[in-house]
Amino acid sequence: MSCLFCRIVSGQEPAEVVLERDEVVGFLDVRPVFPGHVLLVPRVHVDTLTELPDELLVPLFAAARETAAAVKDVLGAQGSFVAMNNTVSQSVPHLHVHVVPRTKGDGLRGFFWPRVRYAEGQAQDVAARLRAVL
Ligand code: DGP
Repeated sequence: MSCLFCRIVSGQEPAEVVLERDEVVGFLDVRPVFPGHVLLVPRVHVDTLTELPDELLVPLFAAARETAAAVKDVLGAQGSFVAMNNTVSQSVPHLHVHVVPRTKGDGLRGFFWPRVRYAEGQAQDVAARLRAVL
């Protein structure tokens, strides 16, 4: 089994597992942004969000909701950052949702999202293209 996160799910690779559901496993990220940073993965191998089967949408997002609540309730975080990388910047090609505990003043503000402005007419063009398929 070559996938690292498949090996964690099957117990072949050690990890600090914090959540186990029928379809989803959650474990601590080995290099956390902050302590308590959890990765949630579907038990079945799925590369990225676009391949996630319908029946896993609710289990995965429910696990994200539960974990986001837990880092507040148990670790004293004020909130959380929930995100995933898909292909670009994705270092492990098994879909994983990051749940990062957040607290005001933790230093993460604006950490990787420098913002740009739309050129004249660009927002309307981009919105129209997305609207056509969505
Ligand atoms: P990303 O860059 O979005 O693909 O996140 C992958 C994360 O996986 C990264 O934050 C570090 C974490 N990670 C990599 N290898 C391991 C490992 O062997 N065990 C655990 N628990 N986490 C890992």
